[in-house]
Amino acid sequence: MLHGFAPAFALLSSLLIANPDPGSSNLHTLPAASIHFAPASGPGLSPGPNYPVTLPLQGSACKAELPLDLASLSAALDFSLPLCASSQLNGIKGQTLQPDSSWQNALFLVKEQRIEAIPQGNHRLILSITDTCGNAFQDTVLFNVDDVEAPRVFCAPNLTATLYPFPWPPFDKYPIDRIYVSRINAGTFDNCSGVKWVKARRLVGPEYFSNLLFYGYDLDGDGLISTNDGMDGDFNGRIDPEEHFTPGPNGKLYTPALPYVDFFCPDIQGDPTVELLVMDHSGNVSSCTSKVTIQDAGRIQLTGPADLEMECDAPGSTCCWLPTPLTRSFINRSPRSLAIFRF
Ligand SMILES: [Ca+2]
Ligand SMILES: [Ca+2]
Ligand SMILES: [Ca+2]
Repeated sequence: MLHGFAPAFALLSSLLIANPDPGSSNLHTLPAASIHFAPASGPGLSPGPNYPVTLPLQGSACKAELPLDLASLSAALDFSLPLCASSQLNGIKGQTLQPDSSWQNALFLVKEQRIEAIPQGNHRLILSITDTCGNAFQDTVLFNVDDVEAPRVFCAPNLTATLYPFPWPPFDKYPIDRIYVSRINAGTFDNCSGVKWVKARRLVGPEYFSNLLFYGYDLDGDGLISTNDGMDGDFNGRIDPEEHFTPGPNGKLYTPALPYVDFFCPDIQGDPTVELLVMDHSGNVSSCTSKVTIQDAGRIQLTGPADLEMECDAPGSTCCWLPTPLTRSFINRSPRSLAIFRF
């Protein structure tokens, strides 16, 4: 049953989407092979190189719209009309792909020569067309409505981390501070599909690897930190793609994107930056960065006891430890100054 133009326009200002929003199917391409209708008669439509197209959901409207006149519709949905000119659109019917992969009729709002309020998801229009040569046919055009706009992210301008050694061995040799995304995120939102996750990562070089090994980032257990490693930071029982180490600039690695980011002894001499990553439910990702100041409260400046014996956890580490009874102190072995952090 086709809904002709006259009845369609009679539905002005009526929202007649007959089926639930199929956005949860989160498909980015249409399964064209399984749903294309053969023309009922006549020449049929010629899909263009970008067919089927994706209509963007931009801004905050979260609904797409299409022009209803045939020439504009063919341009918007990238199909060609038959060679015999002056084709006329006699009827149109909308269908929406449901999460169970079935197509159900959907009536969209028609207003001022436009089809409005088309929700996110996969849709098709079944068109009944007559051209001036007398050809009458019915054909189907497919399109996808998707959120293509990345979330807006805002990072806290200033962050501080204080390295705390746990007061019992062996943790006392691996001071750490963990900054959760709730501290980094200074207001993040998405236009349409909503924020799927907010995570954070940072760059690390080999000087961090002993700390990362100690805190369980060596996923494959080979004693090295590489892109094979990661962390199930959201405790969902699997290593998600963003939860692996990934290559960064200058031979460094990005840590897994987790609900938190860790800071270690080498940061005392570094200039650490944390990157907030935000993904929406359509897979769009955006990011921002914050500088992190390593808190030096509690630091005691010493004037170079050259014969001080220290233990260091790894070559190149800036954290070393005084032997007992000062096991809860660790030292910043800086080229310019020697400092003891005591907790
Ligand atoms: Ca979005
Ligand atoms: Ca490894
Ligand atoms: Ca996970």
